Amino acid sequence: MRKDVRLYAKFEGLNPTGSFKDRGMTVAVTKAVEAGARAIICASTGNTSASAAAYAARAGIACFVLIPEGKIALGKLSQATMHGSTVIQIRGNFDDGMRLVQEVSRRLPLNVVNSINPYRLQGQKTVAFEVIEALGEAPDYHALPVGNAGNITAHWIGYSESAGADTLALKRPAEMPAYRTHKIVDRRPIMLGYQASGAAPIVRGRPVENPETVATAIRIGNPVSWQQAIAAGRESGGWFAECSDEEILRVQKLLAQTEGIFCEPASAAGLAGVLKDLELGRIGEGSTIVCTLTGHGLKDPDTAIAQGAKPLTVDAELRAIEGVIRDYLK
Ligand code: AN7
Repeated sequence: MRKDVRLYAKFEGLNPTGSFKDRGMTVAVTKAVEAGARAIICASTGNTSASAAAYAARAGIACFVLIPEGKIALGKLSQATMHGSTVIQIRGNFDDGMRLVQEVSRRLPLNVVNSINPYRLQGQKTVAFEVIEALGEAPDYHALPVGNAGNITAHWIGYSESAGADTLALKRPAEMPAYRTHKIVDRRPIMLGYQASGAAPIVRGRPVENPETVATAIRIGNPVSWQQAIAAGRESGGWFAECSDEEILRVQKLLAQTEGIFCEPASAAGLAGVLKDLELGRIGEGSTIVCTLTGHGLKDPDTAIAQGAKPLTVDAELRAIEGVIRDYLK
């Protein structure tokens, strides 16, 4: 059914390592270096490790990444190894990795660059600034996929700051300058967080022990920024909902084939959720909606190839090529 809305994509696949993580990682690594850190560590479903590895390489410090064995997309693994981080695959999931990172950082001189590091959110809040700059105001709705829940928290901090409003989602780094708000817009958007059905702890209201989804970036059962995300949802009048793997893949393909934007499966979860909530009438006609597309589709070539049309193979002859094209144009 056709709906009369203005729907925008904020594509984060064009950042240096191909995901939104770079916005926060450059701040976190800069602050780590400033504090004299020689090594950083993170747990990751892939994109955080790719970004941490790249910024650590540039800073000349060591980087250790814990990833769930066999469950991160190929492009992300290639980035973490190519940038020279030490990749430690664990026989466990992201949540196990997150717990281990926190434990080991209490015993060894390591700077944790997951989004429990408040500088990450301070960098990631800039998405909201750019959206306001582009639209001249806050949208009615801002939707995004939710995994560890740092990004929805960061978006909300950015919008709150821009509207001169307070938020419980902010845990300001102790030594940072006083939190300053700039009332450059009148209002904040309604925040919409979408999780994959097999990894939807916030939707269900309890941790998911064995999260499973084709969108491996958000295969997370116990998000560290859970409470801040809840605050963002409550303060904005928003909600959390889920999308099935089928819905996620269908919308990933729809976007690629109608808009020419190739995002990764997790990123499509935000848009899939919006399309569903438009159908359900939960999002009203006439609304302006922004979806953050969190990462580039090239990150996960395996999933793309598995669902795309198979290439045709023909002899290297004009007749064969012409035949294919004539068939198509018929
Ligand atoms: C493409 O890389 O958690 O809710 O370890 O890569 O802020 O966690 C990735 C998360 C959405 C969810 N889309 O954001 C990691 C990791 C993509 C992502 C999310 C992630 P958060």
